[in-house]
Amino acid sequence: MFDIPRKLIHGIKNAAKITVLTGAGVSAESGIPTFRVAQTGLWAKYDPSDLATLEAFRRNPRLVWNWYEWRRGLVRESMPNPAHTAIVEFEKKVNIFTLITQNVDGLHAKAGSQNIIELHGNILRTKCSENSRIVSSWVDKEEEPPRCPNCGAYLRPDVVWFGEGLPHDALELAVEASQDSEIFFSVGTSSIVQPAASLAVQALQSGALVVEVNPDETPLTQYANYALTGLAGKILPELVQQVWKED
Ligand code: BV8
Repeated sequence: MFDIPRKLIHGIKNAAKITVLTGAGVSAESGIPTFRVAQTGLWAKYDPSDLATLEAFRRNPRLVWNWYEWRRGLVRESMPNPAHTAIVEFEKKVNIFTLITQNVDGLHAKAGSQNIIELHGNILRTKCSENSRIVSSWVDKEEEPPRCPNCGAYLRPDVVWFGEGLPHDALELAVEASQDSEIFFSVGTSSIVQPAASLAVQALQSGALVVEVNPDETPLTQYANYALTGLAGKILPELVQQVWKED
C-alpha cells in the first residue's frame, strides 16, 4: 500500500485538466529495458544514444537497423503493465486528459489509451530514409536495412533520433497541454532528454501542480510539488484506487 498524500488525492479528484508525460520507466515493468540501463547481451557494448542517431545509421545502417529489429522483437512480445492500465483509467475519469509519451514502444495504445501524443515516434512504424514517408510493406530481399519500394533508399524506423527535430504538431500539442494543465504528472522519465524534459518546467511555470513518479531522483525532483518515490506499476494503480475508489 503506497501512502498518497490526502491533499494530492483531493487535488486529482477535483482537477478538470490533467497531463501525464511518460518515459521509458513506464515500460520497464513490461520487460523493456530503459534507455539508461545498459543494453543486454549482443548490444551491451553500445550506448543507445550512440545508436539512435542519423550519423550512426549513415555510418553503419545494418547495425542500426538490426538494433531496432532486436528492440522491435522485445516490444512485440511485451504487454502493458499496471502503470499503462492505470493511465487508461485516468483518461476515462479526467475531464480533459492528455497523455504525452517519449516511448516508442506503442504500449500505451496496446493498453487502450486513446489520445496519445508520441513525441519520439513509434518503433513499429517504418519510413523511407529519404522522404520520411511511412512504408508498411516491402519486398524482403534479405538486405539489411531493406530498401524503400518507391525510391530504393534505405528504410529506417519512424523514431526521432538524437539531433533530429520532434514532430512539430506533436510537440506543439504537448507544450499546449503542459501549459494548460492543472496537474502535470512526470512518470518514469529521467528528465534529461530535451525538449521533452522542459514540458514539466513549462507546467510549473504555468502554475500546474507537478507530480513525479520515479524510484530514483531526477533533475525535476527538487522542483516537483510531489515526488512519489517508487515504481509506476505500483504507485499509479494505488493512486487511481484511492482517488476514484467510491466511483
Ligand atoms: C533535438 C527515440 C534539435 C529513439 C529518443 C547534441 C546534438 C544534438 C542534440 C543534442 C545534443 N545535446 C543535447 C541535445 C539535445 C538532445 C538531448 O536531449 N540529449 C540528451 C541526452 C541531453 N535531444 C535531441 O537530440 C532531440 N532533438 O534536440 O533536435 C533539433 C531541433 C530542430 C530541428 C533539428 C534538430 C531528440 C531527442 C529524442 C531522441 N530519441 N527516442 C529510440 O528510442 O531509439 S529519446 C529516448 O530517451 C527514448 O525515447 C526515451 O524515452 C527517452 C528519454 O529517456 P527516458 O524516457 O527518461 O528514459 P531513461 O532510461 O532515461 O529513464 C528512465 C527513468 O525511469 C529513470 O529515471 C528511472 O529511474 C525510471 N524508472 C525505471 N523503472 C521505473 C522507473 N520509473 C517508474 N517506474 C518504474 N518501474
